[in-house]
Amino acid sequence: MTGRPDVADRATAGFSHGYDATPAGRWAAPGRVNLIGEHTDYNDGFVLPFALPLRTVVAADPQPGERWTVRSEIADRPVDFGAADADTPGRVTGWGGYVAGVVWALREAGYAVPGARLAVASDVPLGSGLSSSAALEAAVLAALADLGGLDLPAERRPRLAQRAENGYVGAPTGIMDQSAVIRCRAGHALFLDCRDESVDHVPFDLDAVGLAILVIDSRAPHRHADGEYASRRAACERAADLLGVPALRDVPVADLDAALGRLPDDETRRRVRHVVTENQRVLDTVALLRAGRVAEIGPLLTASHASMRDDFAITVPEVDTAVEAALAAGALGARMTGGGFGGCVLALVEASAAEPVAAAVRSAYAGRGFAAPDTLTALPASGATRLP
Ligand code: GAF
Repeated sequence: MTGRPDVADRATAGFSHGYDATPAGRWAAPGRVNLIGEHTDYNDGFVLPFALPLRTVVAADPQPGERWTVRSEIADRPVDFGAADADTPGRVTGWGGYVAGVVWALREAGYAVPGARLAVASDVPLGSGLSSSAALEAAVLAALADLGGLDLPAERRPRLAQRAENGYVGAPTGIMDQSAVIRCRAGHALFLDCRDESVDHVPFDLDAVGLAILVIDSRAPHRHADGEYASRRAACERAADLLGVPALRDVPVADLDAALGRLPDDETRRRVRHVVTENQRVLDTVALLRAGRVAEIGPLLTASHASMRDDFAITVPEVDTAVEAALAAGALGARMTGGGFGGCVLALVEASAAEPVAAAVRSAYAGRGFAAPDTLTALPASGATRLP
């Protein structure tokens, strides 16, 4: 990112250049990492993400009629669609599909969506598991809501953005990413109950305690990630059916052994064990953070990784290598974050150890012939907002 103009300036410039006009406003939404609570959201469970300082910015103004034109700094040509395209899930494809999906979800919910011209710029890396798609959805949603004067409180927005992704784009994701990029607060992690969407903003002031979160982009190619995600979700839903509960969230950790005894095969038992123990790890992490015992969450992060690797089977050699190297170099805890099969690893480190830990991961990668990983240290930032 070094040396690039500010992302908000790039969005404005993209708008001015593309439309020969000044935007009516600019709206930003961040990427996110999930501190802990993986594949728990669609099981009605708990998650604890925080927003990154990396943002997607949309500059926009209204245009007459039901027409939406979108330019992006990553595309040579604009995407342009009307109501018929927006009303037909899947018709607009690629990155434009997330924009059309938001228009679709709003219209489906009965909102009068204003036609608009938009220009997108982003510092959230694509395909790294940092929720670049949720950031785009949230920034577009905020822009359209403001331009149209829609009555749309922040608490309602994550479901609409998720609907865009599930119903229009066709990705069966849970509610975590859209909630994180919309509802997070600076200096806090977002403790979200995915069943009722209640939230608690848990103080997570790493600076104050001399700690840092190092985010390591594994740069592993996503190997069949979409199909694997859908199959994990289906396995969890089947298991809940077999156990006679609405969702795996309803299996308390104290009842885990009894529940496992009622499941037919080892693979299903391992999937369930991951979800049930992961929910408990989120609760334990929140309790430690509330007690100000930040450094002590490290072992929970590492246990979460082991559970994703051994029980949920969603890690790949690159992320396992990053976790092992970070821990060997003194990280207090480390885990893959996000849906899996690539993406990012986060490591909790003493602030002074961030660079040595990053160097150790780079060296382990070089030793295994993997492409050099990107790293950044992340302080919890705020969710989607209109820019001044
Ligand atoms: C992806 C999904 F989009 C989220 O909903 C969540 O399930 C996550 O994977 C795994 O925790 O980011």
